[in-house]
Amino acid sequence: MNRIAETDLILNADGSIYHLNLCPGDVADTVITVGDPDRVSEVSKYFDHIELKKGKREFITHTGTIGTKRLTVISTGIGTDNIDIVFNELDALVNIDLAARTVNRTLRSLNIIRIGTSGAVQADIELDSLLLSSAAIGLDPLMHYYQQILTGDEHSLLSAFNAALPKSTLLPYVASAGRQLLAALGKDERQGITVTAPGFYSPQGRQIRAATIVPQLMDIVRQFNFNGQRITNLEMETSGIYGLAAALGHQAVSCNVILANRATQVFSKQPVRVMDYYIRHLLEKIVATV
Ligand code: R1P
Repeated sequence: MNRIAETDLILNADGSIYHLNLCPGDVADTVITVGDPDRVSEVSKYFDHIELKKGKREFITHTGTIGTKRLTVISTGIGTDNIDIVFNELDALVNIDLAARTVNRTLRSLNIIRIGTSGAVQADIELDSLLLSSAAIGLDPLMHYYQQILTGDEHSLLSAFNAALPKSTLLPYVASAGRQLLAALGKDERQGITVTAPGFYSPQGRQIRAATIVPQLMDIVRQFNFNGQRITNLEMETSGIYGLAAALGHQAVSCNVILANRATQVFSKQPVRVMDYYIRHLLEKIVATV
Protein backbone atom coordinates (compact mmCIF):
# COMPACT_ATOMS: atom_id res chain seq x y z
CA MET A 1 0.00 0.00 0.00
CA ASN A 2 1.27 3.48 -0.84
CA ARG A 3 2.80 5.30 2.10
CA ILE A 4 1.77 8.98 2.22
CA ALA A 5 4.81 11.24 2.45
CA GLU A 6 5.52 13.23 5.63
CA THR A 7 5.37 16.45 3.62
CA ASP A 8 1.99 15.53 2.08
CA LEU A 9 0.32 14.72 5.38
CA ILE A 10 2.07 16.66 8.11
CA LEU A 11 1.73 15.64 11.75
CA ASN A 12 2.65 17.64 14.84
CA ALA A 13 5.08 16.26 17.43
CA ASP A 14 2.20 14.83 19.50
CA GLY A 15 0.82 12.95 16.47
CA SER A 16 -2.01 15.41 15.85
CA ILE A 17 -2.77 16.61 12.33
CA TYR A 18 -0.95 19.77 11.23
CA HIS A 19 -3.55 22.57 11.06
CA LEU A 20 -6.52 21.20 13.00
CA ASN A 21 -4.30 19.99 15.87
CA LEU A 22 -6.61 16.98 16.35
CA CYS A 23 -5.98 13.27 16.89
CA PRO A 24 -8.11 10.52 15.28
CA GLY A 25 -10.36 9.85 18.29
CA ASP A 26 -11.22 13.53 18.61
CA VAL A 27 -13.74 13.59 15.73
CA ALA A 28 -17.37 12.42 16.03
CA ASP A 29 -19.26 10.93 13.07
CA THR A 30 -21.45 14.04 12.99
CA VAL A 31 -19.50 17.24 12.41
CA ILE A 32 -20.90 20.78 12.46
CA THR A 33 -18.80 23.39 10.65
CA VAL A 34 -19.10 27.12 11.32
CA GLY A 35 -17.14 29.96 9.77
CA ASP A 36 -16.66 32.08 12.87
CA PRO A 37 -14.39 30.59 15.60
CA ASP A 38 -16.55 32.34 18.24
CA ARG A 39 -19.60 30.41 16.99
CA VAL A 40 -18.06 27.09 18.13
CA SER A 41 -18.89 27.76 21.78
CA GLU A 42 -22.29 29.15 20.75
CA VAL A 43 -23.01 25.63 19.47
CA SER A 44 -21.23 23.58 22.14
CA LYS A 45 -22.92 25.47 24.99
CA TYR A 46 -25.95 23.30 24.12
CA PHE A 47 -23.97 20.06 24.54
CA ASP A 48 -24.78 18.10 27.71
CA HIS A 49 -21.08 17.31 28.08
CA ILE A 50 -17.98 18.69 26.32
CA GLU A 51 -15.18 16.10 26.22
CA LEU A 52 -12.54 18.13 24.39
CA LYS A 53 -11.63 21.64 23.31
CA LYS A 54 -8.69 22.03 20.97
CA GLY A 55 -7.59 24.58 18.41
CA LYS A 56 -4.93 26.19 16.26
CA ARG A 57 -5.19 29.33 14.11
CA GLU A 58 -8.87 29.76 13.07
CA PHE A 59 -9.63 26.04 13.52
CA ILE A 60 -11.32 25.68 16.92
CA THR A 61 -12.87 22.29 17.77
CA HIS A 62 -15.20 21.17 20.55
CA THR A 63 -16.42 17.56 20.75
CA GLY A 64 -19.13 16.41 23.13
CA THR A 65 -22.54 14.83 23.48
CA ILE A 66 -26.22 15.72 23.52
CA GLY A 67 -27.89 12.73 25.15
CA THR A 68 -26.18 9.75 23.51
CA LYS A 69 -25.37 11.66 20.28
CA ARG A 70 -21.68 12.53 19.91
CA LEU A 71 -21.01 15.72 17.97
CA THR A 72 -17.97 17.69 16.84
CA VAL A 73 -18.22 21.40 16.08
CA ILE A 74 -15.28 22.99 14.24
CA SER A 75 -14.64 26.47 12.83
CA THR A 76 -13.32 26.73 9.30
CA GLY A 77 -12.70 30.46 9.04
CA ILE A 78 -13.80 32.11 5.80
CA GLY A 79 -13.48 30.70 2.30
CA THR A 80 -13.00 27.50 0.33
CA ASP A 81 -9.21 27.63 0.68
CA ASN A 82 -9.80 26.88 4.36
CA ILE A 83 -12.36 24.21 3.45
CA ASP A 84 -9.57 22.43 1.55
CA ILE A 85 -7.57 22.17 4.77
CA VAL A 86 -10.46 21.30 7.08
CA PHE A 87 -11.97 18.60 4.84
CA ASN A 88 -8.69 16.90 3.90
CA GLU A 89 -7.55 16.86 7.53
CA LEU A 90 -10.93 15.70 8.92
CA ASP A 91 -10.93 12.91 6.34
CA ALA A 92 -7.34 11.95 7.17
CA LEU A 93 -8.27 11.73 10.87
CA VAL A 94 -10.99 9.16 10.17
CA ASN A 95 -9.73 7.37 7.05
CA ILE A 96 -5.94 7.26 7.26
CA ASP A 97 -3.79 5.22 9.62
CA LEU A 98 -1.58 8.13 10.68
CA ALA A 99 1.14 5.86 12.11
CA ALA A 100 1.45 3.66 9.00
CA ARG A 101 0.59 6.59 6.67
CA THR A 102 -1.75 4.42 4.63
CA VAL A 103 -5.44 4.66 3.75
CA ASN A 104 -7.66 2.46 5.94
CA ARG A 105 -9.31 -0.57 4.31
CA THR A 106 -12.69 0.37 5.75
CA LEU A 107 -13.62 3.99 5.15
CA ARG A 108 -15.74 6.09 7.51
CA SER A 109 -18.32 8.48 6.11
CA LEU A 110 -18.98 11.59 8.16
CA ASN A 111 -22.20 13.60 8.28
CA ILE A 112 -21.09 17.21 7.96
CA ILE A 113 -23.47 20.12 8.53
CA ARG A 114 -22.47 23.74 7.91
CA ILE A 115 -24.26 26.30 10.07
CA GLY A 116 -23.32 29.58 8.42
CA THR A 117 -24.57 33.03 7.53
CA SER A 118 -25.55 34.10 4.04
CA GLY A 119 -27.17 36.77 1.88
CA ALA A 120 -30.33 36.07 -0.11
CA VAL A 121 -30.45 37.27 -3.72
CA GLN A 122 -34.23 36.95 -4.26
CA ALA A 123 -36.52 39.64 -2.82
CA ASP A 124 -39.08 37.12 -1.48
CA ILE A 125 -36.60 35.25 0.78
CA GLU A 126 -37.23 36.62 4.26
CA LEU A 127 -34.53 38.11 6.40
CA ASP A 128 -33.77 35.94 9.46
CA SER A 129 -34.97 32.76 7.71
CA LEU A 130 -33.16 29.45 7.17
CA LEU A 131 -32.26 28.02 3.78
CA LEU A 132 -30.58 24.69 2.99
CA SER A 133 -28.42 24.47 -0.15
CA SER A 134 -29.59 21.65 -2.42
CA ALA A 135 -26.62 22.38 -4.71
CA ALA A 136 -23.83 24.92 -4.99
CA ILE A 137 -22.30 26.73 -7.93
CA GLY A 138 -18.67 27.47 -7.08
CA LEU A 139 -17.15 30.65 -8.45
CA ASP A 140 -14.07 29.88 -6.34
CA PRO A 141 -11.33 27.71 -7.91
CA LEU A 142 -11.08 24.89 -5.32
CA MET A 143 -12.67 21.98 -7.14
CA HIS A 144 -10.74 22.73 -10.35
CA TYR A 145 -7.81 21.09 -8.50
CA TYR A 146 -9.71 17.83 -7.79
CA GLN A 147 -11.31 15.20 -9.95
CA GLN A 148 -15.07 15.62 -9.81
CA ILE A 149 -17.49 12.99 -11.03
CA LEU A 150 -20.70 14.86 -11.88
CA THR A 151 -24.20 13.44 -12.10
CA GLY A 152 -26.33 14.19 -15.17
CA ASP A 153 -28.24 16.84 -13.21
CA GLU A 154 -25.00 18.50 -12.08
CA HIS A 155 -23.74 18.56 -15.69
CA SER A 156 -26.99 20.18 -16.84
CA LEU A 157 -26.89 22.79 -14.06
CA LEU A 158 -23.28 23.66 -14.90
CA SER A 159 -24.01 23.95 -18.63
CA ALA A 160 -27.02 26.17 -17.96
CA PHE A 161 -25.04 28.49 -15.66
CA ASN A 162 -22.12 28.65 -18.11
CA ALA A 163 -24.55 29.64 -20.85
CA ALA A 164 -25.84 32.49 -18.65
CA LEU A 165 -22.34 33.94 -18.07
CA PRO A 166 -20.59 36.40 -20.37
CA LYS A 167 -17.87 34.59 -22.34
CA SER A 168 -14.46 34.01 -20.66
CA THR A 169 -15.23 35.71 -17.36
CA LEU A 170 -15.66 33.11 -14.65
CA LEU A 171 -15.01 29.37 -14.45
CA PRO A 172 -17.79 27.87 -12.33
CA TYR A 173 -18.21 24.33 -11.00
CA VAL A 174 -21.15 22.52 -9.45
CA ALA A 175 -21.52 20.20 -6.45
CA SER A 176 -24.56 18.90 -4.56
CA ALA A 177 -25.69 18.27 -1.01
CA GLY A 178 -25.37 14.73 0.36
CA ARG A 179 -28.61 13.11 -0.70
CA GLN A 180 -29.40 11.14 2.51
CA LEU A 181 -28.37 13.96 4.82
CA LEU A 182 -30.46 16.49 2.88
CA ALA A 183 -33.43 14.12 3.06
CA ALA A 184 -32.99 13.93 6.85
CA LEU A 185 -32.43 17.62 7.56
CA GLY A 186 -34.24 19.25 4.65
CA LYS A 187 -37.78 18.19 5.52
CA ASP A 188 -39.94 21.30 6.05
CA GLU A 189 -37.00 23.62 5.27
CA ARG A 190 -36.63 26.01 2.33
CA GLN A 191 -34.04 24.77 -0.16
CA GLY A 192 -32.26 26.48 -3.02
CA ILE A 193 -29.19 26.71 -5.20
CA THR A 194 -26.34 28.57 -3.49
CA VAL A 195 -23.57 30.49 -5.23
CA THR A 196 -20.23 30.31 -3.43
CA ALA A 197 -17.99 33.30 -4.09
CA PRO A 198 -14.19 33.57 -3.68
CA GLY A 199 -14.51 36.92 -1.89
CA PHE A 200 -17.03 39.13 -0.12
CA TYR A 201 -17.04 42.35 -2.15
CA SER A 202 -16.69 42.37 -5.95
CA PRO A 203 -16.97 38.54 -6.12
CA GLN A 204 -20.45 38.96 -4.59
CA GLY A 205 -21.35 41.96 -6.74
CA ARG A 206 -20.61 44.57 -4.05
CA GLN A 207 -19.01 47.75 -5.29
CA ILE A 208 -17.30 49.91 -2.67
CA ARG A 209 -14.30 51.69 -4.31
CA ALA A 210 -12.35 49.20 -6.42
CA ALA A 211 -13.88 48.86 -9.89
CA THR A 212 -15.50 45.51 -10.63
CA ILE A 213 -15.15 43.75 -13.98
CA VAL A 214 -18.39 41.78 -13.50
CA PRO A 215 -20.95 44.49 -12.72
CA GLN A 216 -23.76 42.35 -14.14
CA LEU A 217 -23.00 39.36 -11.86
CA MET A 218 -25.92 39.99 -9.49
CA ASP A 219 -28.41 40.28 -12.36
CA ILE A 220 -27.18 37.03 -13.90
CA VAL A 221 -27.42 35.24 -10.54
CA ARG A 222 -30.87 36.64 -9.75
CA GLN A 223 -32.34 35.87 -13.17
CA PHE A 224 -30.84 32.40 -13.57
CA ASN A 225 -33.47 29.68 -13.83
CA PHE A 226 -32.70 25.96 -14.05
CA ASN A 227 -35.86 23.93 -14.70
CA GLY A 228 -37.77 26.23 -12.38
CA GLN A 229 -35.04 26.28 -9.68
CA ARG A 230 -33.55 29.64 -8.72
CA ILE A 231 -30.29 30.72 -7.19
CA THR A 232 -31.34 31.74 -3.70
CA ASN A 233 -28.25 32.93 -1.85
CA LEU A 234 -24.55 33.80 -1.75
CA GLU A 235 -21.88 32.73 0.72
CA MET A 236 -18.26 31.56 0.71
CA GLU A 237 -17.86 27.86 1.62
CA THR A 238 -20.67 25.60 0.36
CA SER A 239 -19.29 24.64 -3.08
CA GLY A 240 -16.00 23.48 -1.54
CA ILE A 241 -17.83 21.62 1.24
CA TYR A 242 -20.06 19.81 -1.26
CA GLY A 243 -17.29 19.15 -3.77
CA LEU A 244 -14.81 17.71 -1.27
CA ALA A 245 -17.47 15.80 0.68
CA ALA A 246 -18.46 14.07 -2.57
CA ALA A 247 -14.82 13.44 -3.56
CA LEU A 248 -14.04 11.90 -0.14
CA GLY A 249 -17.28 9.95 0.39
CA HIS A 250 -18.86 12.07 3.13
CA GLN A 251 -22.38 13.50 3.35
CA ALA A 252 -22.67 17.28 3.68
CA VAL A 253 -25.47 19.81 3.96
CA SER A 254 -25.04 23.56 4.16
CA CYS A 255 -27.56 25.45 6.32
CA ASN A 256 -27.66 29.19 5.66
CA VAL A 257 -29.01 31.70 8.14
CA ILE A 258 -30.17 34.57 5.92
CA LEU A 259 -28.87 37.74 7.57
CA ALA A 260 -28.98 39.98 4.49
CA ASN A 261 -31.25 40.38 1.50
CA ARG A 262 -29.24 41.79 -1.40
CA ALA A 263 -32.32 42.42 -3.55
CA THR A 264 -34.14 44.55 -0.97
CA GLN A 265 -30.84 45.82 0.54
CA VAL A 266 -31.67 45.06 4.17
CA PHE A 267 -29.55 43.48 6.93
CA SER A 268 -30.80 41.68 10.04
CA LYS A 269 -31.47 43.80 13.14
CA GLN A 270 -30.89 40.77 15.38
CA PRO A 271 -28.12 38.58 13.89
CA VAL A 272 -26.94 37.07 17.20
CA ARG A 273 -30.44 36.13 18.38
CA VAL A 274 -31.35 34.67 14.97
CA MET A 275 -28.19 32.57 14.77
CA ASP A 276 -28.83 31.26 18.29
CA TYR A 277 -32.40 30.32 17.32
CA TYR A 278 -31.25 28.29 14.30
CA ILE A 279 -28.36 26.65 16.18
CA ARG A 280 -30.93 25.27 18.66
CA HIS A 281 -33.35 24.34 15.87
CA LEU A 282 -30.68 22.52 13.88
CA LEU A 283 -29.18 20.75 16.91
CA GLU A 284 -32.63 19.37 17.75
CA LYS A 285 -33.07 18.21 14.18
CA ILE A 286 -29.57 16.70 13.98
CA VAL A 287 -30.02 14.77 17.23
CA ALA A 288 -33.46 13.52 16.09
CA THR A 289 -32.68 12.60 12.47
CA VAL A 290 -28.95 12.19 11.72
C1 R1P B 1 -18.56 36.33 5.34
O1 R1P B 1 -18.95 37.33 6.23
C2 R1P B 1 -18.61 34.95 5.98
O2 R1P B 1 -19.94 34.69 6.47
C3 R1P B 1 -20.51 33.55 5.82
C4 R1P B 1 -19.69 33.42 4.55
O3 R1P B 1 -19.81 32.16 3.97
C5 R1P B 1 -18.31 33.83 4.97
O4 R1P B 1 -17.62 32.79 5.61
O5 R1P B 1 -20.49 32.37 6.59
P1 R1P B 1 -20.05 32.22 8.14
O6 R1P B 1 -20.93 33.14 8.93
O7 R1P B 1 -20.28 30.79 8.50
O8 R1P B 1 -18.58 32.58 8.23
